[in-house]
Amino acid sequence: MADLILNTFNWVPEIVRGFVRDLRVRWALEEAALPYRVASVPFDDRGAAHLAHQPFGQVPWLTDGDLSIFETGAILLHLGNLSPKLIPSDPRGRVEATQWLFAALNSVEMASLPWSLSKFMGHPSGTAAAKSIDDFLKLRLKHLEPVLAGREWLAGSFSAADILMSDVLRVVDGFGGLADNPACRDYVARATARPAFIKARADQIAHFAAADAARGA
Ligand SMILES: N[C@@H](CCC(=O)N[C@@H](CS)C(=O)NCC(=O)O)C(=O)O
Repeated sequence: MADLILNTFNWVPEIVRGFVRDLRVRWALEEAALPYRVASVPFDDRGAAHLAHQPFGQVPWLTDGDLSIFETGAILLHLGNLSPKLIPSDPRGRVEATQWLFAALNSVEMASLPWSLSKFMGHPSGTAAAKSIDDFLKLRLKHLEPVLAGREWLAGSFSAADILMSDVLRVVDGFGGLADNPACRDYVARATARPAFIKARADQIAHFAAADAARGA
């Protein structure tokens, strides 16, 4: 059996707990019932050892024996090779799940991330820059809405694509950005009601909360 180790920060500020991207990997591992353990790296000191695994000084990364993988999309594709619960093994199902996995990151998150960051930072909404960021996201959601209105999951059965897409959309939802997209909202609610998501989120929150005592927080 593979020796899967999920690497994440030892601590993060409370406001981002439940949203750190290691949750995507935890969720996938739980869905696939793959055994794993979690290792911590310092949040405050991202040295050469960290950069050797994640060149941007970010988390998460996953090790599988002597393989080390960064980028949540790449990690979920790797886990998809270990479990058909994440990426179906038939060619059509594999292609469907893979294209939607990339769409979550490269079409939707590309638009949602600047939008969410702007909300998080409290940037004023009346500027031309804010409008173009808003329009970009709205355009993506306009096209995603009828897709999600017509199916329960993106690629037939639940897959890694749904982990990424719903994780991207739940951040938008948290800032009220799905108000005009009921199918997107329902999809987020369906995905985040799954026991694997609930456990992954609770485990992440407990992991970071445990570090508060050590920091004297
Ligand atoms: N594209 C990367 C993004 C990773 C990422 O943004 N990680 C955040 C935590 S959710 C992080 O490490 N932030 C700290 C930083 O950027 O310095 C992935 O999907 O793995």
